[in-house]
Amino acid sequence: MKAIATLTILFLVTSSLITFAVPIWEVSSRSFWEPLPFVRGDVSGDTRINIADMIVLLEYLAGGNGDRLDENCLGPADFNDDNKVDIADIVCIMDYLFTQGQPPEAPYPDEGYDIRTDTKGEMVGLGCWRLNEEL
Ligand SMILES: [Ca+2]
Ligand SMILES: [Ca+2]
Repeated sequence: MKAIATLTILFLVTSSLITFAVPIWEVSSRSFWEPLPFVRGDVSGDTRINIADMIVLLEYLAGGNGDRLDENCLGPADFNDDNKVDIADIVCIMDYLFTQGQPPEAPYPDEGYDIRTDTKGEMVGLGCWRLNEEL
């Protein structure tokens, strides 16, 4: 970043004039992260939860499927919504599909967003994000 101008701020304190020169910074990048809607549990992206989602998730966890599961879109894979993608998510999908276990938390069954913040304003939840280079 480079300063593109200077803003002068004047204060009148007890009959004395105090001035500050504050640089105005140029924004060098016009990029931001945009949330995308998704269905929790739909790892394959076909809007359904089935055995294909278990397979994609297994391949990802085995380290052989980096191109089919986007690291910026792990919300669908976090079936049990514990902010981790691990074998427990596969177990939960199996439980849901074959033993009528609990369905995933929202967003499910309809597409939606997982944009939650904690008490400090930090993002929680894995969600689904896309880097947008334009404003
Ligand atoms: Ca699917
Ligand atoms: Ca999880």
